[in-house]
Amino acid sequence: MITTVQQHILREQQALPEAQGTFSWLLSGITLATKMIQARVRRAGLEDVLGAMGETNVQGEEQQKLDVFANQALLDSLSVRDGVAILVSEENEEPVMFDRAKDTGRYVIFFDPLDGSSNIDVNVSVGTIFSIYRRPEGLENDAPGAVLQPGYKQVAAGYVVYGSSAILVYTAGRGVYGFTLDPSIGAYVLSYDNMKMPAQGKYYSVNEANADAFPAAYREYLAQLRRGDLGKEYSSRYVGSLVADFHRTLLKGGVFLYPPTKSHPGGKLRLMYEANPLAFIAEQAGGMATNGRERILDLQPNSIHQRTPFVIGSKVEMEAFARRTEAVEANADVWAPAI
Ligand code: P6P
Repeated sequence: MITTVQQHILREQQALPEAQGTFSWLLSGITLATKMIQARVRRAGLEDVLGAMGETNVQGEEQQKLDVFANQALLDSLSVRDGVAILVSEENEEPVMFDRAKDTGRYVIFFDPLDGSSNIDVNVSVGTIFSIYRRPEGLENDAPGAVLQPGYKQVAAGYVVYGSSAILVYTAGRGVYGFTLDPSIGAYVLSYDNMKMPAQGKYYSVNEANADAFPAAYREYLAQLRRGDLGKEYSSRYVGSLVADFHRTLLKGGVFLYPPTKSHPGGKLRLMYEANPLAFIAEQAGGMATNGRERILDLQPNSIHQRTPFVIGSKVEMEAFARRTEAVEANADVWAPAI
C-alpha cells in the first residue's frame, strides 16, 4: 500500500485548522513544479539546457538556463493558486504580490528554485528549497512585516534533491517525511516515514579552501573534530550543493558549516529560502541550526535576500560547536589570524 505525498499532505493539513484544503493545494503546486524541474534536470545536456543564459540574476550570478526554467515553473504553478498572497524567489529582486480577496490570499512562499545550479553542467545533484508562512492578519502585502518573518513562524518547509532519484523532504511542524518520485506513476511516494537525524554522525561538511579565513572558533572546532575529541573519527564530505550536503547530514548525521569570513562576515547562504527552511526541517528531525551564535529560527530578518553564517547538524556536533565558540570567543579576538 503506497502513500503519495498528496495523501500525506491532506492528512497533515488536518492539523492546520484554517487550511480548508488551501494548504494541500499550495503544496501540490510546489510538487507539480518540481516534477517539471526534475524532468528538465534529467535531460540536461540533451535539450541544450546546459550553459548560461548569458544573463545575470539579482544575486549578480550568471543565470543557468535551468535556473530560469525552474523559477518560471514555480512562479507559474503557484501564481494560479489563490491561496498565495506573496512569492519571494532567489531569482527575483522584489517579491511577487497578488491582489487576492482578503480571506483567500493567506500564504507567503519563499523559494530557491534551483540551488547549486553552478553544478548542473557537471551533473552534480542540485535542489529546490521552499518555505511557507501565513500572511499576517491585517497587514497589506507590501508591508515589510508580511515577508520579514522569523523562521519559527514557518508553517511548512521542504526541499527536493535532484540526485540519483528525486526526493522530496518536507515538514509541516509535525515531523519530517521523505518521498521518492516514482517516474513510472509520476507521483512522490512515501519512502522515509518520520525522519530523525542521528544524534551524532561521522562527517563534517565545509569548504576547507576558506579555512584560513574562518573565525578562530570555527578553526578550533574543526581541529577538535579531526582530533577525534568527540569520540569519533570524522571524514570530510563537501558536495558544494547545499541541498545535497544537507540531505546527507539529515540521513547520516554530522555537521554542515558555511562560516563567515572577513570578506563575507554575513556568510554566503540566504536566511529566508536556504537557512530557515533547512533549520525547520533539522529541528523537527532532532537536529539544530545556528548562525554561529543564535538559533536560526529566532533571527528577525531585515531583508528578503539577506545572508547568514550557517551551522546545521546533529545534536552532539552542534552542542560541541556551541561550547567551543563560547570558550574561544570569550577569550580571543574572533578574527585572530590562522593558527
Ligand atoms: P562555495 C551553491 O552555489 C551554493 O549556493 C550552495 O548550494 C552551496 O552550499 C554553496 O553555494 C557552496 O559555496 O563557496 O563552497 O562554492
